[in-house]
Amino acid sequence: MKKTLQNLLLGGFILGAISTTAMAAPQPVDLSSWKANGNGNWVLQSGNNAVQQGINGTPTVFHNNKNSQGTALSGQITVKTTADDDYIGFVLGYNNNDLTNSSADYLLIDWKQGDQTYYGAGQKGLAISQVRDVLGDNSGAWSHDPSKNVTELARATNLGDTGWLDNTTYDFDITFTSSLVEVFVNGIKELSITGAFSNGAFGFYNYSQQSVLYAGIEEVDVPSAVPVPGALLMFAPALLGFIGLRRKAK
Ligand SMILES: [Ca+2]
Ligand SMILES: [Ca+2]
Ligand SMILES: [Ca+2]
Repeated sequence: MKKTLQNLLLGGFILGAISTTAMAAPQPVDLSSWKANGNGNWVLQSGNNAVQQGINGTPTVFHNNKNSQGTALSGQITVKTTADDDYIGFVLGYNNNDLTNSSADYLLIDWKQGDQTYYGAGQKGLAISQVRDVLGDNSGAWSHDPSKNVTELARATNLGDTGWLDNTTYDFDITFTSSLVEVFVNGIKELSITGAFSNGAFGFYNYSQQSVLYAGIEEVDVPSAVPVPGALLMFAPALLGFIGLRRKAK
């Protein structure tokens, strides 16, 4: 067999093996089985693939009630009013009724439109925090107060001090594994943290903000870091040779 042809075949084999592990189609999520916690009014929209929360009140969560590490959730979020300027977002690793659980342990991704002093300084922008206590209408939820066991872990790269806009739809994409959490807004990576995270549900979160629509919700498995089999490693030089030949050809 000629070396060129051999390289080409091996290269194709390796590329094929890699692409099959990386390609899975996101699936629409049926929100009719999700659970509401707190003082919110989560109204399912036609088709059960969107939900709108209507109350300007204390923290509220709408969650899928299942361990969700190893998946990514995506969709669109829109505040469908000009009224108010408070918190919209998500929870990860949440267990049912964690809002009122003093030994909770989950991640809170929240995004405030405007700066506002209420229970301390509520800061506009997108951030991720760890919550390990009851999350009520207090400085824990409002200003990420460590004395209330709400510890801010990071602020977003571009949106860390930028509020969301009224009547504007944002694409979101959240990856949740036991060791990595990443949040993309409009396709741009805004948050990426590593650690040892507690398992639990994906949820939507609102605090003191009404008319928040979550739509087009999809879920996909996150390809785990697949160990490369020894045989494939042996073929790696052939793959490099194949790429080299392609480069030379251009
Ligand atoms: Ca507003
Ligand atoms: Ca406000
Ligand atoms: Ca409010």
